Amino acid sequence: MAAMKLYMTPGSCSTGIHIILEELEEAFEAYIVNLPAGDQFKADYVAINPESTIPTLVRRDGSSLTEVPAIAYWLGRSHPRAALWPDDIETSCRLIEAMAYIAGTIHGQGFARIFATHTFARNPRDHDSVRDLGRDIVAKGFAVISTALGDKNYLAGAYSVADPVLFYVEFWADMTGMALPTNLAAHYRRLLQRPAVHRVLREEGYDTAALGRLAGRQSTDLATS
Ligand SMILES: N[C@@H](CCC(=O)N[C@@H](CS)C(=O)NCC(=O)O)C(=O)O
Repeated sequence: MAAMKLYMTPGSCSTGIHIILEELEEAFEAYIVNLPAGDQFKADYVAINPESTIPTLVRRDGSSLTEVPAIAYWLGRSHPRAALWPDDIETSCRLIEAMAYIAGTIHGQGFARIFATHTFARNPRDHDSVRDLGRDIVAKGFAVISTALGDKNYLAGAYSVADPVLFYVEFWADMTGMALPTNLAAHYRRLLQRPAVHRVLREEGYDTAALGRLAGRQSTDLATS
């Protein structure tokens, strides 16, 4: 049977899906999509993902699946022995709620304003303001997810596919020097300890020893460092 194919970009939201595949010990072929070069708009890529986004997972039957929460859910549900998706309906819908909020709001409304500022305002004079708004949205988003995580180690209590989804925005906070609430900083460091996370970050070109140092520091500490 053909291996699955992951269309990804190192250090992007596809890192969350890459980690889930690694946790599942799922053999897959990785295809790097060069976003700055515009690979996502080329006809052969649009044929598998008309949204022109990464990640895309092409499954063994040849069908493609897009959108981080949908891919994470499908991987969790289709590998029941790995126990990365909860059985009960309440925990399930809370995970869907958290993943949709992380991908749609923290990433799509917040970090996207910081990383892809020009897609929110044509006039470069507005770009600083767009980035500031992005940082505000991310900070509020982390506060919301911090409350959802509470004093649990993982979003569902036990580790699930939703944790690598949370991880990729925590990772972006680390990369951009943004403060994380204390429990999210601990969650981020907890995931950095996982061998699968470690392997994926190394494969994607990151020095894992340098990660997690700023996580958990308050924004006032960061401003003076
Ligand atoms: N809602 C989508 C968002 C995916 C997304 O925006 N990915 C970014 C990279 S992190 C992308 O593909 N950007 C396309 C571009 O820069 O043109 C999902 O959850 O998969």
